[in-house]
Amino acid sequence: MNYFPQVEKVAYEGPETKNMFAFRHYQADEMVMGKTMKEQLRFAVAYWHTMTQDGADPFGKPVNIRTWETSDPMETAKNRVEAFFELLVKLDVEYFCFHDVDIAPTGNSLEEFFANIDEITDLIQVKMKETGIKLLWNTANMFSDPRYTNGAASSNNAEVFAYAAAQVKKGLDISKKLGGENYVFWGGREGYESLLNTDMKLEQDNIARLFKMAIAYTKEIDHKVQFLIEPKPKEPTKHQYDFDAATAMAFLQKYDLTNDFKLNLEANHATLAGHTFEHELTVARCYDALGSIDANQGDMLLGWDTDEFPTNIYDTTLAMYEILENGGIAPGGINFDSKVRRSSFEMEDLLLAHIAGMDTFARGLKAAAKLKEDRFFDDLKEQRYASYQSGIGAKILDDQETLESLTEYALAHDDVRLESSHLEYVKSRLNDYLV
Ligand code: XUL
Ligand code: CO
Repeated sequence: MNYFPQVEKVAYEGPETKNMFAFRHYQADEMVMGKTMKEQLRFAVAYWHTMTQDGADPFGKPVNIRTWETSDPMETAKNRVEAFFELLVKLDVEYFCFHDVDIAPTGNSLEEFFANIDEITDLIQVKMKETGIKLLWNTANMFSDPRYTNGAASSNNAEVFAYAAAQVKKGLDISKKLGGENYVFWGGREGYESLLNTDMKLEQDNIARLFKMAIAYTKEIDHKVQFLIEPKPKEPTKHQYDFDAATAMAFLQKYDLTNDFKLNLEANHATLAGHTFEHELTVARCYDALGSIDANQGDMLLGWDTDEFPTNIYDTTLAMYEILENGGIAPGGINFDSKVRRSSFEMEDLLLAHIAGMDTFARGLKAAAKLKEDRFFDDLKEQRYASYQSGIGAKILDDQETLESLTEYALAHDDVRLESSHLEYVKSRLNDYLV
């Protein structure tokens, strides 16, 4: 079956093309800062938004036309594998990500769910071998089922903790089976609705306990995988424990998990936390913990996680700049945790939306590379912090100074003069790069 007959393969045709099913900016083998665009960007498609989302919202029924749907859940799951790999090949995307529940029906028992996962991952494995497409990360959905109403590892109910542990074990088994490069924990309901009945310390200790069990298990099965925490401040829970990058880092440090975990940062989660995406990436980079990104964008006029495909070049430029500063994103990647709008309900919209996201990131990458080559931010910052290059500043950085010695210095130099940052000029110059 040909699920996407609109195109044989999405090709680069340049910015002037009128072909909707062509890249206008993403050229896989174009060299940017010593690597091909494909190597720099490491795109991944998310199984959940692309294969299982039906377009329903709290006010409306499903609208998405998905030609793989049948009345038999297992048949649908198998069709999805076919369609998914067809899409990845046509887009020339090298990686994918999924939750356990995205790929296989949960059935009537945990045993049946696991058997379904085994059958579907056998199919996925064949497709991976055929196409060379790789698993960026998988994860366990520990938030949708009613048993997770009060969280998973942070649940008040120990049987729920045990069930979550079984899902994580299975997730790591399939990660090994499929050669997953990362494994993600997004704490969907790991948080609280009310502090009145919450033992925050026990809940956080238990999340760390589950993480330590996961680390121990990967050692046991000899699977080298990068663990990632994906912060989000709220939604579905009122307050989530992995609020943002800084909070997640404090958690990792407290429980001595920084050697095994990095962060998977998502643009729309950053804005929900009241940060820009580049803020979150910078925080992670300062901790040497920038692991991977979930690419999407929110709507500044709405207060929830809209998970739109990224189309804002300003944001992708600043994000790609952080990634270049980081020396790349591998073994992480750029996963489109993005869904088509409800009004984009046709099959071909799945192609068009990913093309839009890939082109937007390609433009961001090119602009970021130019900013780096021109030393735009390097020079700006070097100049702004020049007072630390010599004299008293250099001594402060050398840790030679004390409160007493600096008091002596300040008494003799109390005529401090600052220079303007000319920020409006800087922003206007930055705009020149966004072409
Ligand atoms: C939810 C979200 C998740 C994670 C994986 O906001 O981003 O899909 O990426 O569980
Ligand atoms: Co995400």
